[in-house]
Amino acid sequence: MTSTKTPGWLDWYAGPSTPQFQVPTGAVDAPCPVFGPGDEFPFAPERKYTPCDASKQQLYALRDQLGFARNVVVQATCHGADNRAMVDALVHSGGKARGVATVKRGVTDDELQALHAAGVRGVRFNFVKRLVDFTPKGELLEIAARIAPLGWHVVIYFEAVDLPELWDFFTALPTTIVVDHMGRPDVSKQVDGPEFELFVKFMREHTNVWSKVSCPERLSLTGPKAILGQLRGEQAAYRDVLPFARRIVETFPDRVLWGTDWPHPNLKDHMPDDGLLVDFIPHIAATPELQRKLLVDNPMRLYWPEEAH
Ligand code: 0GY
Repeated sequence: MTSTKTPGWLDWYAGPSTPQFQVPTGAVDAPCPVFGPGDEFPFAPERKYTPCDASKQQLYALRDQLGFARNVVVQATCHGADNRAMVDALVHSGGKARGVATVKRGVTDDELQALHAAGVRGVRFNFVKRLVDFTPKGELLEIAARIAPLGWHVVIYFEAVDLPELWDFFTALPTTIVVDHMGRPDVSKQVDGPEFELFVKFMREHTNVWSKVSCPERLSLTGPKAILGQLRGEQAAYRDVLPFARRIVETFPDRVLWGTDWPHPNLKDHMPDDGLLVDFIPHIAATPELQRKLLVDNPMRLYWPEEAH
């Protein structure tokens, strides 16, 4: 790799354990980015961090080990609007991956068509200030209007405290919207407190809004304490995230997605074992029906609608 990793960067966990929870047949890991490899697909000059490499081969090996059938590969901010690494992963997936791109206002119709042909089905708008510079909302609305006729959706990433300010913009989007990581709730607050109630209201009042119930490792304050012993025992790790994820899964079972988020950018304290993250799933989706919706039916409807039942 040509670039030096951001100081303190934690590499993804090599040799993850094999989960005890068996995901249903046809399960989709949505989302996960690829990073580089930097020698082949250089990172964007405007990036806010430099990751370790995380290649398509490594992603697909993880898919097979964890028992998933497909992936959704999402464009990470370290690649800016240069989608080549993500597209390369899609076209070498044998049809088992679809993607989410980042595009700029000047993107041409031909470029959008080429992305579609490669398997892209959405664009990502990022509002997390430590990750991206500000893009005027007018530009984002223009992009949303351009991708809507393709049947694509918009993935949004923001912090819970910013939802009130972003509400009008989000509710003006003309497509399906997929929220990253439940809008990053502060899980030290109450699950029925005003902050998370606003997010639930967002989903309840706007039936085009979906949520990924991903990234307990990113949201948790209690962390993976004694992860090996606890996650497979009575008490799950990341227990402070559980009520939030469970509430969203049970209230909106047809509009939730789950993903490992491998290779887990920007984690400072611990790097999760992806096998143990899979064992978190039955704690947030307790029944086989909820698990099937979360892992198969919903992602298939969004990313492979031509095959969905
Ligand atoms: C995530 C989270 C992060 C990073 C990105 O595209 C990205 O760089 O999404 C983060 O640092 O919180 O969803 O992987």
